[in-house]
Amino acid sequence: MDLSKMTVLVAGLALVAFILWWFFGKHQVSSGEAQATDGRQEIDILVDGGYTPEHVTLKQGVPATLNFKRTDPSGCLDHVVFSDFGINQALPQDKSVAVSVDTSKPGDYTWACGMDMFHGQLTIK
Ligand SMILES: [Cu+2]
Repeated sequence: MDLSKMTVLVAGLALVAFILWWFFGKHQVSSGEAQATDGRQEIDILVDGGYTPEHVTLKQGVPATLNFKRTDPSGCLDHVVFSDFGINQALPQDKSVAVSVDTSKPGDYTWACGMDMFHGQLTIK
């Protein structure tokens, strides 16, 4: 077998391995629980190529603040939208922006960037 065939074979195997990993591998989702103090709860969410944490758990009935901080310069992430709560908040770069969320109803909610490309999940329980 000559070198060029070998290269094609190795590249092909690498591609197959990547596809298997992509579809069947465990994609770790970062999650965080808001810290409750004095009848309030809040959590910091970093916006940089997505959201960290991407899954946030809040306690039902405790007023909640999500502090979004966008360090990503791309305009894609410059708004955060909670369609269930009627929130469409601008996120200026490198500033922490507090978003208050109604925690009266338990359930799973999602948030997204302004173009609905990046997503995060909120669990209220
Ligand atoms: Cu976007």
